[in-house]
Order: sequence, then structure tokens, then C-alpha cells
Amino acid sequence: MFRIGILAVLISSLGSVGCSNSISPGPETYRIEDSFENGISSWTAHSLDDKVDTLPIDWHFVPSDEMASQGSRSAKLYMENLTDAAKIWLEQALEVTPNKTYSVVISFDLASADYGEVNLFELLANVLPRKPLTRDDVVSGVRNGDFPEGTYNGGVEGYVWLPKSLTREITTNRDGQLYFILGIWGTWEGARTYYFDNLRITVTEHP
Ligand SMILES: [Ca+2]
Repeated sequence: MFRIGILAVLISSLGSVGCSNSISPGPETYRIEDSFENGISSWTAHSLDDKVDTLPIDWHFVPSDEMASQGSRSAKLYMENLTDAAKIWLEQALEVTPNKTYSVVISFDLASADYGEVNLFELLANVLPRKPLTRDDVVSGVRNGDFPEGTYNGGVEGYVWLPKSLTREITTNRDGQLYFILGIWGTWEGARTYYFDNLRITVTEHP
């Protein structure tokens, strides 16, 4: 079953064990799939380092039909990065089981027009066991060496859709929540626009 838009399901796959024909639950698995065809209302947009003195910079994360890698719409991020450090991201929480370790795979497509090899921005995509509140929380994946190419599009003028993926092993705390983030960290002053699409997240109980 596939629904356009957001789909978060718990799949308790059943299978035979040995030759006794007994049935036991398979690993606890959750999936989120979002092509942003119906907007981004399943997500909340957040920002940090988004003011010059007290003046907010211009940014928005909105549904867009300007380009898509799947279907006809995507999630568009515009940031006027006058702070040289803005971090803008979409966030969604998923309730799972407390104090349990999961394997998480996050894949998505990023459209970037950053063809130069300098002044690239950083890609924020991660899963955390608590709500990201601090700068360190939000950029922890970048600090960890995720997506070292940042927003580099391979040196092509104009937008290029780039498949991205990240695999993480993560243990929940007693709240039993996972927080997914998807966005950009502007590391050079200037205005830029990016698009995200074809997001797929799989969370599987670690054996
Ligand atoms: Ca789409």
C-alpha cells in the first residue's frame, strides 16, 4: 500500500520459525515516505542563527511545484544567509520504543545548483534520540563527517538532483522518540535555494 504524501507505519512482519510452523513477530519496523506532493504539513520548520543583530533574515521552507525528482512537487528551502551561519531544517518526530537500539536509513534527493568547489553549504540530515534544540544538536551529523561533499552538485551549472543517504544506529532514551531533521546549514554569506524530494526513512529494531 502506498499513499502519496506522508506514510508512517509500524510493520510487524510475521514469519515461520523452524519447522514447527509457529509464528513469531519479526523485527519492529517503521517507515516514513514523503514525496511532498501534499505539502510539508507533516513537518515543522525550524531555524537557528537566523538574525543579524535583532533583524531576522528572510527564509522559508515551503511546498513547491518548481521542480521534483518524484511526482510533481518538492519541499523548497530559501535562505538569505546574511548571518553566514543560518541553519534551517524540517523536523518530524516518530514514537518508537524506549531504550531500544534501531538501525535507521534515511534517503532523499537534494536539488542543488552549487557547482563550485568552494563556498558550499552543509547538508543537515540526521536522526536524534531527543529534540534538537542547540546548535550542536542540529549540526552533529556534519561534525560527524556525514555528507562531506555538502551541497556540491558535481560541477554542473543549474540544478542537479542528487541522491543522498545516511545509515545510523541509534538508541532511544526513556521517551521512546526519534527526531528526524532535513535541511541546510549556510556557511557562506549569500542567498540560496534548494529542493528536497523522495524522502524515505526506515527504522528497524536492531537484532
Ligand atoms: Ca515529489
